[in-house]
Amino acid sequence: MQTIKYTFQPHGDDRGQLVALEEYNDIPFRIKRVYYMYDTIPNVVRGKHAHKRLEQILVCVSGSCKIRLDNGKEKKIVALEKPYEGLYVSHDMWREMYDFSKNAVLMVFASEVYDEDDYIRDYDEFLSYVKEKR
Ligand code: T46
Repeated sequence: MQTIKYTFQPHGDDRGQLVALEEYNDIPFRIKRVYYMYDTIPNVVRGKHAHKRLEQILVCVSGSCKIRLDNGKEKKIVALEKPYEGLYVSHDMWREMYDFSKNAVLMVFASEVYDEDDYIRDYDEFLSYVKEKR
């Protein structure tokens, strides 16, 4: 399974670093929503769902975490450890976020507004859904 990790351009100078993200440029879709998670409890696993339409870019802007991706056939683990790296997560992809460091802030750029109907939260349902689409 191929994963797409973006390396964004940091604009560094003697004051520090700055990363700018523009829709259709750095982010490959129109950004309709941004959300982020922080103060994640140690050993917790977030996500555990897939989306039918939503595309996202995940950026661990502080600290680190791991993302487990599963397309129903193959699984892959990606570490997010740099504030200038973004992981593209497509629809039809089961995702789990875990191993959050103490100071982790995971920011997500999303192609759609929040819609609970877009979620598949049952793993067996996800497997049937992707199997049917193949
Ligand atoms: C995803 C991964 C990476 C909202 O009200 N609006 C929102 O935009 C979002 C994302 C969540 N919520 C509410 C719904 C729940 O009551 O916030 C609560 C926590 O959401 P959830 O349990 O879905 O969070 P995660 O961390 O398991 O998953 C989130 C996204 O929901 C999901 O789309 O791909 O991050």
